[in-house]
This record gives sequence, structure tokens and C-alpha cells, in this order.
Amino acid sequence: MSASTNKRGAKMGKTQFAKIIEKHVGDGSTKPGDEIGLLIDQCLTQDSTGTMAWLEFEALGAEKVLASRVVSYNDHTSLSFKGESTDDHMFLQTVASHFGAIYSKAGNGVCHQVHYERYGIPGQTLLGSDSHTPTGGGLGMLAIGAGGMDVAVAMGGGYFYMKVPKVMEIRLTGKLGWGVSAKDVILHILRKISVKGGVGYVLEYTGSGLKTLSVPERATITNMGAETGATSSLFPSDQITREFLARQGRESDFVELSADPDAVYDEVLEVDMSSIEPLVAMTGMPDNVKDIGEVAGTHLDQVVIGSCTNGGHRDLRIAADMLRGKHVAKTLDCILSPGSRQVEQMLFADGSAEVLIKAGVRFIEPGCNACIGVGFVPGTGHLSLRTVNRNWVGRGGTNKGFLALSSVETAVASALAGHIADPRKLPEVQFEETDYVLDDLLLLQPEGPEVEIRRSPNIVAMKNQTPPAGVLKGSVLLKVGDGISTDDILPAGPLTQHLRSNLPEISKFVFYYEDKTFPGRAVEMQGGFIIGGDNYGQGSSREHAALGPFQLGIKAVLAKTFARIHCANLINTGILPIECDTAQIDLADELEIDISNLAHDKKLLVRNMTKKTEIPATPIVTERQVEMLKAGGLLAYTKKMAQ
Ligand code: MIC
Ligand code: SF4
Repeated sequence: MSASTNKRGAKMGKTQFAKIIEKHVGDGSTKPGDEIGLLIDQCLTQDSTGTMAWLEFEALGAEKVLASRVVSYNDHTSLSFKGESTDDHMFLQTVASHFGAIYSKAGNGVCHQVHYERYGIPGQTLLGSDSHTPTGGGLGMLAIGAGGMDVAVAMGGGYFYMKVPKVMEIRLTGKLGWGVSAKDVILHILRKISVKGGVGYVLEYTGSGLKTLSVPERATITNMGAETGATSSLFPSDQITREFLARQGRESDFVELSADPDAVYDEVLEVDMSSIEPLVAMTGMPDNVKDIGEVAGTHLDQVVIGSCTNGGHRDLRIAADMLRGKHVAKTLDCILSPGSRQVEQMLFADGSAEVLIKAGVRFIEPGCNACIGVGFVPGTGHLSLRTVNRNWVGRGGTNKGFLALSSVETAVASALAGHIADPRKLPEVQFEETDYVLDDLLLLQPEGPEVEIRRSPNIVAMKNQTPPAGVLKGSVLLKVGDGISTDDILPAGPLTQHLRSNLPEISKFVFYYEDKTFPGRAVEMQGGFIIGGDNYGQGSSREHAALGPFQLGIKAVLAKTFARIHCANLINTGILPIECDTAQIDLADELEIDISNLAHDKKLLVRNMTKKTEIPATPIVTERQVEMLKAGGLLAYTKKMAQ
């Protein structure tokens, strides 16, 4: 594609996003709104979505991975509180080795952190079966989160299809003051644009403020861009990126990349970093953001520091320096888990680990741990302040305790005080860089097809995808409100983490907090419909939020609007997403939807047999997805196309 022109015919520069997709278009078009088939250079899977992704990869019949680098991570349930997870890990280790992927062992850290440290390459594409895959954008990589099936296809060398998003420029100016950090920048952006503001966009960072942000700080911002609903977030690859890669012993991976100075964006958001104050997202949604002054003094029972958002050395070293010679409040529990083993080793090498332990911090091995509700589940009515990225009710492994989100600086000041506190009131701490520890001991290189894949009885292949009936019939089994997250559809944490490879068992937890009778009723009635509200399925890439309903026989989900990854997961699984006026449908209504002429550009009619009404509806599908649905889903379709 040549440089584009504006309405008057003048040449316009290209965005960084446009430059990357032009180099990776394998099918379709690069025009916003059109469908593109993207060539994927690298893939990552993690242990809670990875078992299904690898089972799906096997079901495709490929002999080995074809993407240039594939890494299977063990991070979400690395603590293996149940033996089933250990079984899953053995499967993941052997399946990766067998098919030619690198395996990151338990204790090596969270996929996103390890990936940008050791493998990310500016200008390349990365598809990961985790919604925070865009963390890699901190390095100038186009990193996108997707469901396991899309990742399985990409691992096998297939294209990743998506609607080409628009590009929002986020122009950073100024410089962060003491006590304010990258997390506050993304909380500020979330407050401005909300958890829906990034839907249909890539967020591209530019401006004079860029030079003040290191790669790990940029990665905090791109990580939590996922909470705006954005497809991805991108920082340029500049001198700061080069230095970071050099310190990782990977300077040869450096490629300079940025938008043209005259690039034209669909939207622009100006962010003056000098004016940002410490912020806290209170319980409920990541955009429930308050100024520190509004919430300071709120009692806390727990503080959790780490995760893929704030688990880097800069953050944890600052935490140690703020805590040096002090003690966390007696009334709360303070937990810290580094994002990676590299960070962990650096904290030991520079003495920070000892400082943290002396301060009364509980130092846990690198991994997702508390962030996904594996351990450290808050007590009844408790409030936990966390440096993670999600604070939905139920997220920490319970719906009885609550989560708030902040920077590391605010979390540490609060851990010292026993309540939410302003870090700017504490003496300023200067971050000192130390050498990166380069030790890839827990990153296992593949050995090849001679490796036997070990499977336990908990690993159950999914049932076959079959073409749908011409008319979908059934009753409305559940009606939910706006903003339903994948955690609402299928909670993570202690309830289900060990069942990620067992659909018949995990599907018993679908809508667990919403309505415990739902799975039983769905099975009894042999499926039916779910009615959702706005932004249905926001949040994680958790394919299980589609696979669980598929297992229970759900035929279609009708909502006001859908979140991107979940919508794709529904279609890949064989469930039709339909947008319509859901106010006209109630629980237990009998519906009939004729899909025999399903087309991407044709409306459908939802017949409400109970109310004797007809509701015009839009199937959220592309032309290719119509074919996919007719085949029964992505696996069946990919196999059919390969014949
Ligand atoms: C999350 O943060 O919600 C998770 C757990 O990392 C998920 C993936 C999963 O459900 O395993 C995600 O973000 O995609
Ligand atoms: Fe792990 Fe939490 Fe990051 Fe998800 S958000 S990858 S659970 S650390």
C-alpha cells in the first residue's frame, strides 16, 4: 500500500500500526473496518488457556508449530494447589517439546513479562492466548490477545483474522513527578476513555513524554490498555528500546520503528504527565478511578504487589527502597510476587529481597498467583489494594472480598499506613538501574516429535463441532445486565483453575456467581439462549467463557454489544453472537431464529414465540465467519479448508 492521501489528495504519513500490518498482511485488506488476515511471527500460550489451545492445535492435525517462535508458559496456576494443574503442566511441557515450542517452567514468571524480556521483537506480530498480550507493545511489537483456537491456528502458520481497528494517538507530554508512575498514566487514560473507549482501536503512543519512559514503564501502560477494550497498544521502538534490548543481551533484535511525524490518526488524546496525580481504581471496574485525595484513609486488609502490570524490577526495587528500614502495618497482609525470575534474581542481587522480607512483606515466587485468585483470596468484606489490572467482583477468587487497583508507589505507601495513602507524602526514592540477570535455565528448548506427550485423565478433548440447525430454537436460560465480564461467565481462581483442560467439569461453573442453576438447566433443556447487555464478554481472552456455554448446548448469545475477543471466541466455538434490542426479551421466553440464510450483511429476525413479537437483529459475523459457523466452528472450518 502506498502512503495514503487525505480528502484533498495530500500525502499523509503512516502510523506505526499501519507500518506493521502492511508488512504482515497475508489476506484481506489493511483498510480500517475491513477484515485482515495477519501473518503471525510469534505466539504465546499460558497454562490456563494453553491446555485447550494445544488440544485444539493437535485437533488441527499439524505436525509442528510453524510460527517462527512459540512459547508455552506455566504461570497462572504454577503453584499447583491441585494435582490436576500439575498434570496440565506435564501435558504442556511435553506437548510444547513435541511440536517445537519453548516451554517456560513454573517459577519462571508471568508470560507477558518474560516474553518482552527474552523474546519480544519490535515490529513483529505476537498472538497470545491471554488478553494482556499487548504488553509486548511496550517494545514496539504488535501484540494481540486472542482465544486459544485463533492461537492454535496461528501456531500452525495460519493467519489471524480481525477487523482492522482504527488508531488512537495518545500524545504524551511532560514528565511524571515523584510518587506518580506509569500505572497512574493508564489509570488516567481509563478514567478519560472508560473500559469501552478503546474498543475498535489500537492505542498508539507518541509525543515528547516518550523519552521519559523506560520499556518496563511502557509495558505497564500497554498491558493495561487491554482494560480499555483496545485491540492493542503500541510504543515506538527507539533508543530506549535499543538500550533495553542490549541490556537483555539482545541488541541484534532491535529495529527502529515509529509513526511518521505527519501520521494522521482517527482520534487524539493529549496526556500531560506532569499534571497526573496518584490514582486508585476502586472496586468494580478498572475505570472506577478516583483521585488519591478522594479515597485516602480507606481501610485496607491486604496489599498485593506484582503481576504482569507492575512486576518489573523498576517497580519492585522502588517498593524495596520505600520500605527500607520500615515495617508494613500490623493490621494488613502485604504480598509481593515478581513478574519474572529475572526480576526475582535482580531483587536478590541488589539486596532488595532482604529489605522487603525485613519489612514484613511476604515474598512469593514469580507468577500470576493472587491476581488470578490462586492464593491470598481476600476475606469477607475485606478490601485488597493491588497493583494488578482487574478489580471486578469475584476476580480475587471470591465475591465476598473486594479489590482496588493502584501503582506500586501508592500500594507501598498504603501498606505502611494500613489504609490508602498518598505516596507523595513519603520521602522521594530514586530508581537505580542494575544489570539484568540473564539466566534462561527455566526456558526449555524443544526436543521434537520423539518426546511422548503425557496426558492425565483430567485432560479431555473437546466434543466435535457440528453444523448448526437451520432454525435455532430454545428458551432464554439467563438474562444478565451490562458489562458482563468473562470472569462473570466463567470465574477463574480456586473454583476452576485446575479444570481448564476438562470442559465437562468446568462447564458446571458457568455463571457461577450469577445463577448457580444455569448449567443444570441448560443441560436439562438441551441448550438455549443467553441474553446479555452492553460490552458482553469484556475482559480476558478466556475461551472457556465460550467453550463452557458450548459444552452446555448454548446456540446463540443475544446482547446489546459484544467485546472483541469474546465475540471471536463465540464464533470460533460455534455459537452465534447477535446484537439486538434485548429489552424485548425476558427470561424463559421461547425464541426461534432462522439462520438458514445467514449472511454478514443481512439482518436476522428473532421470533419471540412467548411474546409473539419479531425483533430485527444483527449477526456479528464477517463473510468468512459465516462459513466458519456453517462448518460448526473454527476447528471444523480449518480442517475443511485443508482438505
Ligand atoms: C486474566 O487476567 O483474566 C487471565 C487469567 O490472564 C486471562 C486468561 C485466562 O483466563 O486464563 C486473560 O486475561 O486472558
Ligand atoms: Fe496473570 Fe494477572 Fe497478568 Fe492475567 S492479568 S496474565 S492473571 S498476572
